Amino acid sequence: MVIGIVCYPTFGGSGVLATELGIELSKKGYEIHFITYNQPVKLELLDNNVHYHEVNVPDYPLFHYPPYELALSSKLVEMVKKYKIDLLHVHYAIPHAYAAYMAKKMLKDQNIEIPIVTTLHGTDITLVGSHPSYKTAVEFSINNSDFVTAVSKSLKNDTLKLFNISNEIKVIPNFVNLDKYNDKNSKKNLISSTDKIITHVSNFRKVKRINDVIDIFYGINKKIKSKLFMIGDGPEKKKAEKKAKSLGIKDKVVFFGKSNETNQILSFSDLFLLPSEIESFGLSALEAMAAGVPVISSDTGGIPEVNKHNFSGLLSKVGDTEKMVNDAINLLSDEQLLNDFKKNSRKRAEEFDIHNIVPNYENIYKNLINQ
Ligand code: GMT
Repeated sequence: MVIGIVCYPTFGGSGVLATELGIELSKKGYEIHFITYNQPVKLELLDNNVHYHEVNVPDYPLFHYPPYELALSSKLVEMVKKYKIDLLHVHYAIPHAYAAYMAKKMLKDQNIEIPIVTTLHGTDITLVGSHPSYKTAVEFSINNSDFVTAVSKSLKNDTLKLFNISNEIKVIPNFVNLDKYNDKNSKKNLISSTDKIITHVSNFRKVKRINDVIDIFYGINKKIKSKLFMIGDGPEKKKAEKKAKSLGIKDKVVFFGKSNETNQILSFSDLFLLPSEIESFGLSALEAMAAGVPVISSDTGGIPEVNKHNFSGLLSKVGDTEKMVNDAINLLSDEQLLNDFKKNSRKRAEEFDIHNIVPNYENIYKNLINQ
């Protein structure tokens, strides 16, 4: 079976998830074609089963915005015909589901049928998708996909609340490749062995409440000798650096930027912070748990479906940084309790093992293609 995958090639969770899915499918014998504007950041190796096709978007003085979805839909038509792709799986509805629908229509004109699977990831529904400027087209492309999945029950409910959906939506949670988190890396030499390591990974956007991450660490650090590792980059990073400086903890907060060493850093972290405002799933929290790192998080959106309160971590209302600080200090100051939570978080992550989740997508593909 030949599968085309459309996603954002960036560090964000939907791109990471789509890449991991493609690699896992290729290992199972599927021929995989990634079609996007850059090679996905996590797609290290291209082997004979995995291909990448760049969507080129020529500019023109008349264009204020280069029409990416037009270039993407044309590329999809070409690639489906050239490689006899059986099915397109698009990740993040905007503009991928819409472009895939246009490609499907263009191919139908040439008597080629191609099923489209759309996976909803989060802000394509909650933040951006439901904006009046996009809502009509997003609703249309969800209702005209051949199959729709959402990464959490919370996101499915948000979709049904925010849009007039006539299509079924199946919840298939994100997954993690646990083999990638068994590495006990020597990076521990970066820090003095007595420091507790607190880590945060995100795209540093407003929804992640980066200021809360700094405030929570500031509160922890008053009682616990610790360091904060901040991985990722985005619009809120500068403000976070300024806040760390103004609180006098600049030397205790390390900003790594976009890093391909997240797994190594997680392998010696003691706690992960995710105090998001909005979060459909929280893939970064699942990755931390896979590395045996307990999570202090807010209870927004799909996070409670991932981070099990009082088992793999502790949850609080959005913005309740005081409780998050107290929960963190209670965990970090009791070695036995911390080790129990570390073991539990790895156990919780095993419930999202890639080998158990990916067959759900395979079944969808097979049903659609054999229809
Ligand atoms: O919208 C974003 O913040 C980016 C988006 C992405 O592409 O990473 O994140 C969403 O998809 C992830 C993968 O399914 C989820 O783990 C994130 O929770 C979700 N982000 C939000 O809902 C804010």
